[in-house]
Parts: sequence; structure tokens; C-alpha cells
Amino acid sequence: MAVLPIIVAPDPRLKRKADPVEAVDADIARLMDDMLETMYAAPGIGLAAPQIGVLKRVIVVDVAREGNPPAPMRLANPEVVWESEDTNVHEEGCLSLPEMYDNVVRPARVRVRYLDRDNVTQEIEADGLLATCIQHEIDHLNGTLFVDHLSTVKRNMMLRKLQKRKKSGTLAA
Ligand code: K1U
Ligand code: ZN
Repeated sequence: MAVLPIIVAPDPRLKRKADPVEAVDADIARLMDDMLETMYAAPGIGLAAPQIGVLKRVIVVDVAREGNPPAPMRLANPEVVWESEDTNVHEEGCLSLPEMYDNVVRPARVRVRYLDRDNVTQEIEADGLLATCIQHEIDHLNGTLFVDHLSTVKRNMMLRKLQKRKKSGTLAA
């Protein structure tokens, strides 16, 4: 397994739509494992393949609380097949927007279909932080960042701050 560098915004690679995987073969399974190791090292509770420069529809998530056993999830071609009308507000962060946080409104519950590490179709219903995190990661697969859910003023302020930090060398490119 390997810890891979995470791309920091603004970067055109984070704005592109990722391609579906044909099947979860050995290469995709290894990608999922590398992504989990990268996520745990960051540390984070989710990661999408475009954040490591791979434009494939693959995400990993683990929202287990500290002190509880790890609960890693590996999802290929995840799609929301149902979302609740009621919404939830959660403060979000992003490994591609270091030290930036804000509240985002999303559907409170979602049903998600995906291929697991064994290429088997699964469906789960998620709520709470898991629902928020899965929606945040699926957004990455469509070139959307959590700041795209905020006002233009807030989004541009955050992206300009990151651009400055990248230019001054206090952030990885
Ligand atoms: O996609 C990402 O950039 C990962 C992101 C996921 C996420 C966080 C919060 C709400 C929605 C989605 C992160 O993991 S940011 C880091 C983070 O939340 C965290 C880090 C250490 C411990 C606990 C949380
Ligand atoms: Zn993110």
C-alpha cells in the first residue's frame, strides 16, 4: 500500500468529471487500498480518486469515531438512488482545501448504490456524518468542491487564500 500526495485547490484536476470504472479488478482494488492509507495518513474521513489525480469514480470513507474499530468503506461508481427531502447542516472540511471549513446544507439521508472491493453491487442507506461524507466525496467525482455550495464571495475568498499559500510555498502544489 502507498500514501499518495493530495492535490490542493485551486487546481483544474479537481474540476473535472471522473470516469466510471468498468469493473473493480485488481488495479482498482489496489487503488482503493492506497486511497484508504492516504486518507488515514492525512488524516481524513473520506477521499475521492480525483484528489490524488486519478479521474476514476472511486471513493473511500471511514467515519468511525476515535476509540471505535475502523470501518473502512470502498465504493466504485457510487450513485445516489434516493435522497430525503429533509436536510442537514454540517460543518465540512476538505483535504484539498486545507484549514478551510464551512457549513453545507445537504439531504439528511441518502440511499447509495455502488460496487464494492469484490465487484459486487451493494446498496446502503446513510444518515448523519456518513451521509454528509459520501455526498461530499461523490461531489468530488463530478468536479464539485464543498465551497461550490457556498456564496461566490466566500468561495473566491477561500480559493484566493489557498492560491496565495501555494505561491508562497507554504502548501504543496
Ligand atoms: O474529501 C475530503 O477532502 C475529505 C474530507 C471529508 C469530509 C469531512 C467533513 C465533512 C464532509 C466530508 C475530510 O476528511 S476533512 C478532515 C476531517 O474531516 C477530519 C480529520 C481528522 C479527524 C476527523 C475529521
Ligand atoms: Zn473534499
